[in-house]
Amino acid sequence: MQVVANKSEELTKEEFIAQVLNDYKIAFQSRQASLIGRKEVLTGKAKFGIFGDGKEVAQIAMAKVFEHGDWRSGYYRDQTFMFAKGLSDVQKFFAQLYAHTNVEKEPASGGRSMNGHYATRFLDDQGNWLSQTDKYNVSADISPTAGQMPRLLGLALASKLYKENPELHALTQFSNKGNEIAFGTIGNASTSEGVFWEVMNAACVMQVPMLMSVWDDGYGISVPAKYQTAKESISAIMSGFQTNEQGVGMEIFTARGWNYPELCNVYKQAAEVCRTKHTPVLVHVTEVTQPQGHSTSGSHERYKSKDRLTWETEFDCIAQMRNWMIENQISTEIDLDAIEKSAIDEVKAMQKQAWIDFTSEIKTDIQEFAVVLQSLISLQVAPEALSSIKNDLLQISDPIRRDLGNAINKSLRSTLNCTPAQRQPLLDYYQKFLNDNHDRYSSHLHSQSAENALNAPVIPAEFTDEVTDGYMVVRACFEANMDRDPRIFAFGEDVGKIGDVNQGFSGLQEKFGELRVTDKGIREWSILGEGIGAAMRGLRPIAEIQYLDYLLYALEPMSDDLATLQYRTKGGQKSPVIVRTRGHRLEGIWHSGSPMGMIINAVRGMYVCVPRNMTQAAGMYNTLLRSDEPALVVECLNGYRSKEKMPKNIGEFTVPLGVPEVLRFGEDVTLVTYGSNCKLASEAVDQLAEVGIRVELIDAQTLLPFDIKHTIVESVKNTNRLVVLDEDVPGGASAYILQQILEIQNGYRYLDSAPLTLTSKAHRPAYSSDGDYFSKPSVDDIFNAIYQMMHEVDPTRWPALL
Ligand SMILES: Cc1ncc(C[n+]2csc(CCOP(=O)(O)OP(=O)(O)O)c2C)c(N)n1
Ligand SMILES: [Mg+2]
Repeated sequence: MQVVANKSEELTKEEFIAQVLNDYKIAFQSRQASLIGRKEVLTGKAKFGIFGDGKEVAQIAMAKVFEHGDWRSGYYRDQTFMFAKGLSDVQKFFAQLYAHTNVEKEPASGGRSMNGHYATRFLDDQGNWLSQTDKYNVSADISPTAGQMPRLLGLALASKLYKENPELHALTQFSNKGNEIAFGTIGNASTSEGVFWEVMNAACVMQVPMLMSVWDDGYGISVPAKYQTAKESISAIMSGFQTNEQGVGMEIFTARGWNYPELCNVYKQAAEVCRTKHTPVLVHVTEVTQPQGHSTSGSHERYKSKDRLTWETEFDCIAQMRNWMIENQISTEIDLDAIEKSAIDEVKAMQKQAWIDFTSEIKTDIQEFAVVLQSLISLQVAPEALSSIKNDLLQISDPIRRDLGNAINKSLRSTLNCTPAQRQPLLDYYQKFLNDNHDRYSSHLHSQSAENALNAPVIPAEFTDEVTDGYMVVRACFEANMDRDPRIFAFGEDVGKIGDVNQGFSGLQEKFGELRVTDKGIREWSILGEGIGAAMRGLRPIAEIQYLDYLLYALEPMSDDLATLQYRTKGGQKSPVIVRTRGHRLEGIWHSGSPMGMIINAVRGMYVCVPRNMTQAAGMYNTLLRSDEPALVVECLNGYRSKEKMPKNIGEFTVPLGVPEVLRFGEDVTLVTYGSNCKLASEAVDQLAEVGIRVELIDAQTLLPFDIKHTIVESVKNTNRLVVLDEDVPGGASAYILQQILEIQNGYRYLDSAPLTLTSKAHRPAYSSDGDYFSKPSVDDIFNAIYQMMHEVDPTRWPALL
């Protein structure tokens, strides 16, 4: 080993030694945090623990080349990196382990994510962007293995856009002309996930500055490399990605996880090529250990051989770094013992402080409630019962909020026979308890900033007499917005050269260039990820998924990552991506699906817009592009050639979210639908009018949010009958719509007939027009169902049809 293999030219020998010792101290402290963390779980003070032991030294080396403005998208092993960059500390680490809900104490997630899920806060308390170029940026971790990959691609793509598009150079709070690296970290076994390969290929295709580290400890929980990776080496099998003579591909490095100078050298080279050339890089860190096994859920002695365990002890990176320092006279046993002792003392003190902070907040609340109980006891309000509740509560040694909740509820039940005035303090306290804990556990499903999409101004469309094809309407909308805002860019399969398969961007690549209207490979998962990462960096991506049927491939990042982002960081991060797709009726099993129930149930935290035509779609895009929230817009696949009037203010008018539109007024039945079905419903309503049945037809317009002002129930109050028409399977989105109207809006009170859902069949729709007719609700089906409803109301006026 070479003593000064990583010594930078500017450092004196003393400075170099000081730096190495500091690195050692951080690594050692991190190890202690892992050891104590495991004990905290096993003694019941925390629920679950997963730690970065064995990966410390590699992360110290990675941290050395991580600069201001850079980004990380990684996974649960990276505590040492976080400590090394000052992005977290041992106290915060324990605050997360205990699930401390205070964001000052636990800034990554406000106690919402289990330990090891890191994040920095890049929004202020009002949800506005903070500057990113003067910070180290960590996008919020998620648990699904390789789930960090799609977003990582977008973080790296943003650097390319900031570098190559001069119109973005003014956005200096987000980028210094694209000089930023997006660092990824992943475990060896998680590279078995398909999305890892999808993203690595895409990074090479696009040539983006992505520096991917694989921490290879030979296992994925209990499953060894021979079941995970061909040839048991990710760098070996990725050698085909190696940069060629034309400079296309990626650079591949390996370094051993216990070898400090080797790691420092490799990261220096890796970062240099990545930053200066925007070449993606893989650093395969081999020979990594896992001293405490995978997590607190079990012990690794069950599945590792004796030889492996012996090797892991010998090649423990902390032990190896210590030996190296002594062998190379950087330090002595005595000095290192002293460093270690003080590190242990510091870690213990910080752990204790974190526990005190965590428990004292809860104990304060409990004391507060005890005072409420005591005052009631003094007034002789259920004194025996309340005394016993109070004593039981105060006796719990490490209480949690659930204990307080139980006590409040018991008190309410014990005072049922008391007067309302006597019970009022309990009810008031219960309300405060619910409010406080709503903020702790349920805030920030959506943006709480001034740019929340529901705050967007409502600007009506002003129509010209110009009638045009539907696709021209959305196209004009995109053009106007792209003219207005250089941060907007659109991408997806066939979006670039031909301007998407339905021409919504036709000619716009010629006008705005390849960086802003871009073709992508066939890879929905990572297309979505490009949107997520780029939007985190202040850009306004429109990520296109060619057809709704193929959104399933992109649903994982939407559901796990995008939809949870504000929530899982308690408002610390946002990613306002617009996901554009088209669907509903066309032809065949994979070209006419409408699995809206599946989608809306997977993406709470996003908005889901289902415009009936291209004008409504344009208005929704205008709303979304002026907000800071992620949304999915499902255009009607069969609407691009329909004739529509071109609004004069095509880039300005807005369609508010959560506001249904009454398309026909009527007094007999309320018919609620959305998207392509609006057209069929209108036809059916015309035919029903011929037999004297007056239907009120309502387009819901957006499913998330759904009718925020509860207008639909007003129609039901008038008609007393409700039909929901939906292209999804039985019990799909229609069940949600019924729940909203009957339960949330109390619509059940006004019904004189049983509510009805008219849906597609449970199977996928068969091919061709007859397949559609027999698989999806047709005009005839709508007519018959509503006629039958009215026949039951007045068989004389509407005699039996069938
Ligand atoms: C999609 C998904 N499948 C399974 C799991 C459960 N799981 C959590 S960690 C893990 C093993 C990961 O191994 P590796 O990538 O090598 O990382 P390591 O924990 O060894 O650092 C598994 C299977 C998960 N979190 N996500
Ligand atoms: Mg592993």
